[in-house]
Amino acid sequence: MRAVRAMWMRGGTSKGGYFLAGDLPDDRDDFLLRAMGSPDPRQIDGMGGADPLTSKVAVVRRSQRAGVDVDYLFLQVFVDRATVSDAQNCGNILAGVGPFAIERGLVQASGEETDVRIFMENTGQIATARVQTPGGALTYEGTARIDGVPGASAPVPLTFEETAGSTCGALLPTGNAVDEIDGIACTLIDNGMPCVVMSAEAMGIRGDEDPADLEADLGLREQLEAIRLKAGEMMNLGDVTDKSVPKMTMVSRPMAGGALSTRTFIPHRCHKAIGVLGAATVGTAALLPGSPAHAVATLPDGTEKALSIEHPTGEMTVIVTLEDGEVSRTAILRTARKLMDGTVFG
Ligand code: NQM
Repeated sequence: MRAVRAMWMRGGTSKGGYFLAGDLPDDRDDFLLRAMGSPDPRQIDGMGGADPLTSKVAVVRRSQRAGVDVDYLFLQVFVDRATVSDAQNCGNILAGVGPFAIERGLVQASGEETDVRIFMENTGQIATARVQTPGGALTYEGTARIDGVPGASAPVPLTFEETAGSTCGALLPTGNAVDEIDGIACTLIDNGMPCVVMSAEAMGIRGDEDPADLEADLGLREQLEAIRLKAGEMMNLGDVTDKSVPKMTMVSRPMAGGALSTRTFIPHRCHKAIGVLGAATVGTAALLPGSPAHAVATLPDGTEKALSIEHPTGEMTVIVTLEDGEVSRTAILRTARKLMDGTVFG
């Protein structure tokens, strides 16, 4: 059994193991599967929480890039398959990377707030995390609240630059705001996360269902998977059978004063909230006239748009900045918390 230094953290509405790259063994994926307890739907023999949102890993190293502090590689450890995938990024786990980099001495806290510039290896883009360091000391305590997490913590605002086409090569990899797959109008889009955005009504749901009820609807899941496999090829992702992208988001009119309401499969379990870059991408889809998301969205005016993306446990506000009609910047408020620092065995 291998013993490896690890920190467990909540990042946004997800949770996972944070490792320094140099601490991981050569047979990294085998170790991570053992450490998480995969494959097993209950992950009983490991640290994973039997949910894709709690079976996540951040691998962090000091960056050699100019103007960048650390490089972050996100790994999804599948729950019920022996698969460790780097095919997607994760903006929730990203929220813990800044504090982790300070904890491990890769970045020095300076002043009341410390900006940590992070190169996201999965997609080759840069994010800036603003970490609270009052008096030069890292803190997780604060008054920021995000839906899907009880209580309050220090805010960790995240700013993303130029995320369009992160994995698919273009914001709209087919060149269209709408494509029809299996008779359903879909927006195939990537503003940081490859997503397929469809109308909830077209998929035969209301859009306010509980995630567990949607997961129990086998007909819906089969229909979503058939669309996803076709969309993957159209989005330059190839065969996505064993990939956790694209995400499948069904949209409906806002129900709580937001921009629009969402239910997202990621891609086989229904998210209890929505991913960070997923929300940025769905919000961007809502700005495309003629798209299923635009048809149901209530949009604010102006070039800096605060879009409240409603999800099963509340909302996530995405601030999208437009320049010449294109998205140039996306910002989202997250929080994070250290849960455990020690040795994990796998
Ligand atoms: O979209 C879940 C999460 C995510 C990803 C998923 C995420 C993002 O909530 O940036 O955060 O969609 O697999 O952690």
